[in-house]
Amino acid sequence: MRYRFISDLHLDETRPDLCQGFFSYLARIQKDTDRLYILGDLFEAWVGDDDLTDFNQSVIDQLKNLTDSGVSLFLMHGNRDFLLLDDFAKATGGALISDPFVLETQSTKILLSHGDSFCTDDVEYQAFKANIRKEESIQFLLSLPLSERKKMAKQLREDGKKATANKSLEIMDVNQQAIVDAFFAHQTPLMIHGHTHRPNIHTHTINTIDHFRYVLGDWHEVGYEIVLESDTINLITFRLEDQHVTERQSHRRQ
Ligand SMILES: [Mn+2]
Repeated sequence: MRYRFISDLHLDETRPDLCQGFFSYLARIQKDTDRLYILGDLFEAWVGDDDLTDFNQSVIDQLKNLTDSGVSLFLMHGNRDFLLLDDFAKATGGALISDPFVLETQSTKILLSHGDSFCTDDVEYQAFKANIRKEESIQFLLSLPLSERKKMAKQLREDGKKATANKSLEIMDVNQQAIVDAFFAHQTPLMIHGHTHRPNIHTHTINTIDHFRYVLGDWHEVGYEIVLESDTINLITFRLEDQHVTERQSHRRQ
């Protein structure tokens, strides 16, 4: 069994190199992957499944190729693509999963999350999220014309950049207590998330027991993936251009 996890690709039609790197990745993993989990922010922005630009359709087509070849695809929302819904999932042959999601394998349980819910020090963001992710807000957004949604998404990204520039690095990272609480609530020894763009493997000792948190990175010239197979988990960095692996952090599960 080989499961792969990626997040924070931030695909956008203004970045064809990034998109090409993703398509090369999908082609590369097709033969030796049982499941691909995309843990949010696949797109820089997603304003609704009705936004079928050529670019969006090309991403859908490539994901459909992957699932047609026998790889199971699981999609989690990020903070930028929470309007990605059933039509998109169906078109790709994938399935939406909730955040958080507990993945049970034969030998362990792993908590999967996009990661933004752990950034509790960013009070302003959490308040915004609580509001915009309500069912009625989502229904309202989807009722707006596509052009209106695109305008809003652009504005939100600009506001987000300004807000981010004024926040300290600590505020933008996960809160340690939020991580401990999540491990405790879901009773898993392992966790995988993205969002913070700080790829790493962290150990959290809780009641003398080591818990491990694997953090994915955002894709730019390099991509990041976490690969779970039998009793090892690898955090792998690879160049998008030629898919060459440049770094591999290996970890044997307890
Ligand atoms: Mn994110």
